[in-house]
Amino acid sequence: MSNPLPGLPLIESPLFPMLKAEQELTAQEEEIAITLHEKGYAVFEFPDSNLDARIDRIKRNLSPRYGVDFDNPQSDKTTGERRIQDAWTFDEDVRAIAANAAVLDLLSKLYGRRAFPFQTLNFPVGTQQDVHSDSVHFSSLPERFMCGVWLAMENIGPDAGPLFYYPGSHRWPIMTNALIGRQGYGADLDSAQEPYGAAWQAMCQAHDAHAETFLASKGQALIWCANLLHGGSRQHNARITRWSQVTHYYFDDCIYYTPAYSDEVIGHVHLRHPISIDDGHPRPNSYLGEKVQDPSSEPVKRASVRHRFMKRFRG
Ligand SMILES: O=C(O)CCC(=O)C(=O)O
Ligand SMILES: [Fe+2]
Repeated sequence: MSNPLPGLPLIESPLFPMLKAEQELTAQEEEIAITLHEKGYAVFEFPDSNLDARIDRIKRNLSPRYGVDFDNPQSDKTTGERRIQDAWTFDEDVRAIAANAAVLDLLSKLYGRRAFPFQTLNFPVGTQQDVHSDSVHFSSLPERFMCGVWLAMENIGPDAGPLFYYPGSHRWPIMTNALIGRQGYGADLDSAQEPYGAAWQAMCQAHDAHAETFLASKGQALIWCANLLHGGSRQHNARITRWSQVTHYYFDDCIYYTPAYSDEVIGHVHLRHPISIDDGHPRPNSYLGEKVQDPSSEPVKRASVRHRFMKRFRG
């Protein structure tokens, strides 16, 4: 059967039960696919025989950049910079994890389009990030062609601020400005997810949803779907670390954009210009095989840039 809904990732499609039969999935891939479809996340062992050595080198290379004394067991590890974005640009091991060929092949099979990694985040401690879905930060048109892969770079216990998530929340309505009645194009926010916090809390309450935490073993990884609600729980013990890497992935032939700064329904789309970490090349925004022009030359955007500049200029 050819897929009548190619605008949805396979694992997010209501037709998934029929479509999966044609994917020639191994038993392990099938289990991952079913869990993603039903719960919005799935755990797997990261497929890299050099992983331990990579993790050692990453910790050595990145440690000095966080402004924390990692050698002293008594020091507070949470005071410094809690994350480094895009360390793949200077750290080959971060890049190799993000561009792991087996993970790219797996994601491509699960989504029905070729996956590419476009952003890395390296955390030495818990993020304590409020509940959110990544889709307000990075989304795609058609939607849901984005996912995160979170890798535990050590064993992570309950006091280290483990990742948490709400199983099944990927099926709730995708959070957008239209949904919460806010205009976002040209807005200036300290945190792109802040405007949606109350709505997410209300949805959790309405569903009487219970968070699960991921008490991960070193080398375990978790895929989350674009709309899965997740965050970082409180780190109760500030003297311990919680080394982890998140890689965010997009998929070919989509428009890539930031919903928090977009009002899609009136054509104001804050485009992204992702670079694929595996080959270092830009991936053009495209729709049904045709390149899409950047609308940033529109008067509205220019006005908003001028507005932001004037705001900064005025202090
Ligand atoms: O690692 C965490 O605590 C959450 C990270 C996260 O939400 C993200 O990178 O998208
Ligand atoms: Fe996130």
